[in-house]
Amino acid sequence: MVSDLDRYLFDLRGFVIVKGALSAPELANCNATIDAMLPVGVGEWRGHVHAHAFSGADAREGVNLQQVYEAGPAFERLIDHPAYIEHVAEFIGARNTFDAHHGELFIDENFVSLRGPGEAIGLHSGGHEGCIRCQYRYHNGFHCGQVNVLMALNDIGPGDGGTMVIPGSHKANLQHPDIGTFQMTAGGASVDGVPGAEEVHLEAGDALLFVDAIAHGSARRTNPGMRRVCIYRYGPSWGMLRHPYRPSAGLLERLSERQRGIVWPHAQRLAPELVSDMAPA
Ligand SMILES: O=C(O)CCC(=O)C(=O)O
Repeated sequence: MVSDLDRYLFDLRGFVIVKGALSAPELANCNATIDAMLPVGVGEWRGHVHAHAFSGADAREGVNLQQVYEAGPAFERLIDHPAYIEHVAEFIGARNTFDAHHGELFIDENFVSLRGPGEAIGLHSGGHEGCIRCQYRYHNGFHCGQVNVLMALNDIGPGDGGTMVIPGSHKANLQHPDIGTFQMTAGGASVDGVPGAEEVHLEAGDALLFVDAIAHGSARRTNPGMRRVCIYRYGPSWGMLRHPYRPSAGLLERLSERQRGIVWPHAQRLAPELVSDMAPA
């Protein structure tokens, strides 16, 4: 399912596009599931799905429905959708290695992003950072730290606030010289006008697969209406604990804040009614 051309382009550019990854019924189910959760304000919960914004309540990059794989079968299907999961597994590269003992992949973030007029996200990441979690690496096959699958849930053309990438920047040794200035634009950051950046246009159902080390962000949406995408971020299974053990609630209570952060880095963010019954066993 992963062609030699996909491998070549992913290595060269840091991204590939899988056309028509989601079928029309799958798209309709995803959009109906989202419709049933709207309207929603930043900070509100819909079941186990949390409305979140990277910039806080002013949400200049749009609102995210975090943990959307909790929203029902339409989004559960996207966890290992056959249109792209083999690409992801190969690009993460855990298969047939020491890392595959308890599965080869881990989803560290999954959300729907809803972006309206005036909203965008600034240029971030790039090979110069060297961050292991996001890194691009090829050695005896691909070993990327994070591969993102961004699925278009509606058409994304000019003015729709499409994702922008700097092809090849996952291997960059230097930071883009404009990254600071373009981050600081008045209406919030966007990638519009950044030299070397290309806007990716997608039809509803297409999936953009990119290594997070590529310098990326989005154009500002100028059209009316909302851009709807769903983003699942995959990493190697060691992004979670190696074995199916979990620290006990007692241990976590006894530890210092710093110790707890090392043993169990993610404090849980749960709907208030779930907080009492979700301490780690
Ligand atoms: O919203 C977009 O188009 C870009 C998404 C993004 O920046 C990311 O996934 O890190």
